[in-house]
Amino acid sequence: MADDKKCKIVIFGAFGAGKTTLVKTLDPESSHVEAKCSGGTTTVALDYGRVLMNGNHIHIFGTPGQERFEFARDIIGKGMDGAILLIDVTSPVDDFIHHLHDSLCAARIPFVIFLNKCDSVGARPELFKKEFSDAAITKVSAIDRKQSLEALCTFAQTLPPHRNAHSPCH
Ligand SMILES: Nc1nc2c(ncn2[C@@H]2O[C@H](COP(=O)(O)OP(=O)(O)O)[C@@H](O)[C@H]2O)c(=O)[nH]1
Ligand SMILES: [Mg+2]
Repeated sequence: MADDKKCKIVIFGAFGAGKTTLVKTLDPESSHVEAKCSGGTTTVALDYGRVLMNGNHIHIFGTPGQERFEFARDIIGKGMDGAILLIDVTSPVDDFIHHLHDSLCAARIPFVIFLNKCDSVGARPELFKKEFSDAAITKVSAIDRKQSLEALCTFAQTLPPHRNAHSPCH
């Protein structure tokens, strides 16, 4: 695949939102790294997978969900064409989700909210739809391959050509 066909999409979300699951579902051959931090009690997790869409590769990165790994999210997010904010709709809305949402808005990154775990008992997607009523929102279940691929491809098709003229997303 030539360099001019690359598209980078980064998944943000809290610990346990389903980022690793989503990357694995989208690309069964994806890679997952867990690096121990100093002290050995916390791990920084990174997921990477690829999906071929209309002859172009979409490169998907999952970020660490712990609040204190902002620096890692900044590094992984560099040069992204678009972002997915993945939310576990069986958990309450919290400040961290708002922080991730507000950061994407402030950075003017095209993003979509995936409301995840909609298959679960106790899922409350309507709460999040109300909370983020201005954003593009899709209900998914990250364990469902068809749903996840459809949601990714629909979002990727909305992305403008890459900011760098040498690597357009389309
Ligand atoms: N029922 C259900 N469970 C899910 C879904 N997505 C993720 N999970 C589960 O949620 C837990 C956390 O997922 P994980 O991918 O490790 O979250 P991460 O910390 O964001 O990477 C795991 O036990 C997953 O199996 C989903 O769509 N439906
Ligand atoms: Mg993970």
